[in-house]
Amino acid sequence: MEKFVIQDRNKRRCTSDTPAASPRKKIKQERDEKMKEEDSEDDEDTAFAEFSNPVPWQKIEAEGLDCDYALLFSKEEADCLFTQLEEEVVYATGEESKVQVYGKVYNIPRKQATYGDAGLTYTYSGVRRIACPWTPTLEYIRDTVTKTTGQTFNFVLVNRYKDGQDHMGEHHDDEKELDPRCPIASVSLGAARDFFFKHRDSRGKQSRRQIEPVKLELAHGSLLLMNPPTNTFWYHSLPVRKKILLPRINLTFRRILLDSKRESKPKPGVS
Ligand SMILES: O=C(O)CCC(=O)C(=O)O
Repeated sequence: MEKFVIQDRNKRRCTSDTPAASPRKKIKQERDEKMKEEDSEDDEDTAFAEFSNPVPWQKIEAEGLDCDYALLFSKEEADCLFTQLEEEVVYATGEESKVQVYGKVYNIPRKQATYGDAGLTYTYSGVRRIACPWTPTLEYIRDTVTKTTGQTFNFVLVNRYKDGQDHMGEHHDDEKELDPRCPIASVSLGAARDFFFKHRDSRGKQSRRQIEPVKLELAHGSLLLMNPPTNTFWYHSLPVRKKILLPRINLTFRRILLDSKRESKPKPGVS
């Protein structure tokens, strides 16, 4: 696997979020204390005050691939968010939990749920999903991602992997209904999992070119930003890892275009 290029983009500062519920209040107090300490060191450093929640980004680059990776939440906060999501998120069951791949219907090897702004739908892997109303924790995570990136999101796809047997096949998120200017922001909570990128020209036996895949490990509390044009040129997957016995929740925040002319025809996907 190619060793990806990492550059520190900025240095750590802390945040000033105002979550409502009590476990988050504790986290806020700790953050506020940390912020006071760090602010005294960083007063002169206005260049990093672009967004209210700066984090130490690592840049991941390859031909046509542009990603940023950071630890967004401390272990304690990530643990708390994981527990809250386990209580709040309602996953699809029955027909709702299936996808279509090249015309065939399959159970997906994980659980899925979709949340977002009222009336939004998203079509992927041959199925159309309606967004449930945001839960408080999803809203809190979405707003933290926005404060960190300056990007706004109106939809999130939630994937829950009960253990390392659950996985996601190679695919790219290039649906017409997604705003092509907006990165996809992927927040990971729970067991760390490998995540692979493969260039579209180097897929399959008859691949046109040999391009090294890019391999990452997505840690508990991490944020991976897949910036344009990554999803045009690169496919991604979360492979089976039999030794992993613990669950993981992944949230991919997206911006769906509101233009009524957008057309999302179901296309063959991968489960
Ligand atoms: O669980 C992950 O990290 C992968 C999620 C993903 O690929 C997607 O939502 O498109």
